[in-house]
Amino acid sequence: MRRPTPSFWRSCASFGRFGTNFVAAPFPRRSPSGGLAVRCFSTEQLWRGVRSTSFSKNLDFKDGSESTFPVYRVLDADGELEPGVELPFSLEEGVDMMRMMLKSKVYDDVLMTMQRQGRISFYCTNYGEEATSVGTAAALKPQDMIWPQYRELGAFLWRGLTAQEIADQNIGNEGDRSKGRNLQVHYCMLEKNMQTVHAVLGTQIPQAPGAGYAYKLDKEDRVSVAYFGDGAASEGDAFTGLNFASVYGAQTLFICRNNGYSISTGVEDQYKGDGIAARGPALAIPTVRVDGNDLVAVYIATEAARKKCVEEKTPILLELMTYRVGDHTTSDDSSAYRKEDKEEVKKLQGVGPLPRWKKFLESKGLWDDEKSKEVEAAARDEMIQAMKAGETKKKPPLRELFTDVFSDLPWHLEEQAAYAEKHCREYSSEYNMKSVRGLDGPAPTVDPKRIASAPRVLPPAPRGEVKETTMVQAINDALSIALSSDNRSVLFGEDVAFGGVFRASVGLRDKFGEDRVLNAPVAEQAIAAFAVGLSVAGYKAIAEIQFADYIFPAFDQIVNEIAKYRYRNAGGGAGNITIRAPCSAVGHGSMYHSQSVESYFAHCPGLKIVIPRGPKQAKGLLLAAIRDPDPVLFFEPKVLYRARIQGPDGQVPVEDYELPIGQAEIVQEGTDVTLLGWGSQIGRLQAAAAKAAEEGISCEVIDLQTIIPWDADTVQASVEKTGRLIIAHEAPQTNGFGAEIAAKIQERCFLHLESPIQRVCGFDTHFPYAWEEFYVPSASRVLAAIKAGLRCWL
Ligand SMILES: Cc1ncc(C[n+]2csc(CCOP(=O)(O)OP(=O)(O)O)c2C)c(N)n1
Ligand SMILES: [Mg+2]
Repeated sequence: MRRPTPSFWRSCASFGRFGTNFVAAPFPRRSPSGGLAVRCFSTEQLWRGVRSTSFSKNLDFKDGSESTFPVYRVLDADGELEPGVELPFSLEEGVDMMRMMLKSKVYDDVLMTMQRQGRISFYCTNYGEEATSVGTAAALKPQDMIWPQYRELGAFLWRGLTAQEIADQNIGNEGDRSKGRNLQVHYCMLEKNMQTVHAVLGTQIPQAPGAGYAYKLDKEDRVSVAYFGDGAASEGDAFTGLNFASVYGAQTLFICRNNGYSISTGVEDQYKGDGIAARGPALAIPTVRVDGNDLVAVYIATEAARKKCVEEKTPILLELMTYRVGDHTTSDDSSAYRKEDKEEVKKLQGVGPLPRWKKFLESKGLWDDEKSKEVEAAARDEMIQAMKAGETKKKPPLRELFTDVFSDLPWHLEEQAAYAEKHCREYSSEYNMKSVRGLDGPAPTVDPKRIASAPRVLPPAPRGEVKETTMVQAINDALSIALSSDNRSVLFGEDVAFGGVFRASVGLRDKFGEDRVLNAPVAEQAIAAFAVGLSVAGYKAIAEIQFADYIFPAFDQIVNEIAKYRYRNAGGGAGNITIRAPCSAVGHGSMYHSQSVESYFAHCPGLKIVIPRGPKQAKGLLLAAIRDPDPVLFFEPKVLYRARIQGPDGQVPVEDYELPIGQAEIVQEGTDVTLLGWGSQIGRLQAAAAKAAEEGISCEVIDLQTIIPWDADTVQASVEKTGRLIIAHEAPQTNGFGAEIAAKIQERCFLHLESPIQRVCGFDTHFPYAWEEFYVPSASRVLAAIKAGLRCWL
């Protein structure tokens, strides 16, 4: 097979409209002398990304059965090691692993009993899978970052999680590291390089490569390790995670525990191919299938995979074949669906990791039944005592309900925290006050400054030289400054390397190199997830979603992962994440290139949302967003990208500057009515205000700029002055962010209002192609609302 040369691709790229497009046929090209220089390539040279272009006249369908995966095993069911195989660890370490596996089993016994006694509400055992977690964790190094699913108790124990921490977490008391916020068994131990267990299946799989890529950039002897089950492997996140890791050569170890079940669903109903392993080679990931009940094989495979991962800068996939002996959780009864009968389960238990490893150690004279009893009794006692101690502890203070949503409490959470404290004291008989720390004491005093919506820290105002700049240039400038002022920052997204489809990142790859300005495979959920991994590894992640309309595949990663990361970890955030996305109407975009999506995300705690109205705002706000300790969604009205903006908004300071997130700006002062909007709507509000002025009506125009946390005080002060409020946004009216503003402002300004608060919004239809001019809240619709509001008063 002839592989095309790099110089071929370079010349090929020069034909493409965007430089990287697939070229279907060679174009004739003008020679320097003016004549046509025809360059011919054979067809197969143009088929990129396949290993073979040899032709065949046979119509040969392949179904994957051509290749199979033997199961790597070195310790048989009788505990006998294959001849010639050396133990990869000392016998002493082998005994430690036996203790740990036994401890995991006994803790499971005790906690399951506690659940049955009603002392904890839920539990999930690890029976039969002890070697998959203890064996892998033991073969990893302490610096390796583990992204667990939920059945990896052994790995947590190996990394040092104590009985007391386990008890406190399962009870959800004030001793719990995540402040009682997580469901049982969702352990939190960040300082030992263990990510917190989270409930959404598969989301950790594309997150791990973000950290794995960072370790590669930092040339570290470190891997990122994602554990997941055979069920989770069906999630789209699993595919995109494996693919991202492969494309980026991220130092990532994927460990699938294939235990035959996903709750009641057997693997027969989960997939039809050859297990999970078969998926690795399809994505060029070195893969091996291992007997997950063989502690020695698990250890050898993990150690070798780890080494290969770091040395060859490649992800590795391990499929560990095991069996879920217990029920899925304490909410489950597996006898209702289990395919194997009781005798078979017993047999499978017999070849499980504990009996097998015990036999081996017994053969070496290092273990016996007495030893088992002794270890079991000590572990049982330890957990019972820990539970008793945990039950005497209170729940964390009520205020902790509100902390860690953001790095600091924004005004609306201060307001809600104060309300909650006051309410539960007034209605104390309705609540279990004694169980919560601090509720029995005096109510904490409320600092009015913290309830004020203005940003608490203001960056210095920009000074110096300004330059007339378009919004897209201003964004490019901000990205360039962000990348040069922090070399631990990475910019990535679809087509970003070549400059992005809107050219916002043009030239940045040349400036900052291919390691820091990356094209992403087309998978928005993996783009968002990759940002989590980078951020966990201490990088600033600047991601681009090509159009806001295509942010929805990433919705889960954004609202369930990025937004909740700080809260579920009780601080310590993956906050260094900025997601940019071009949004809103563009004149011809129809329903999939025009949406304004801010209110979907405004509903979710933990995300800041910013929308600039012009070049000056775009640069200053984007730099502030990138440096903000919380994740920020930065929506850019794409219709403004190349618009010529008259006046100061188009005069962009050349220096590095930030504009404050959380502050609205009064764009134009007035006395009769307040017009409030954001992004491209501001121009329409100004046009409406100008028309109203011709009729002697004075409008105050406010650009909200930040949707969350929004600046209620500025709006309130304006409405107290004008007595009228019109909110305009392109997004559909129902449940748009205007509804939230209207509710809050009528609460605060009820006695000042001269007319009902009005909304001028997109209609509750999908964004239309043919009727765009009627759909967007035009200046004349705003003008009509202004007049209606004034008539109301007359
Ligand atoms: C996205 C998502 N869908 C559904 C669930 C509900 N759920 C919890 S565990 C589970 C089965 C997972 O099976 P597997 O990945 O094989 O892990 P195992 O329980 O076998 O260890 C399901 C469907 C979930 N937590 N997240
Ligand atoms: Mg499973």
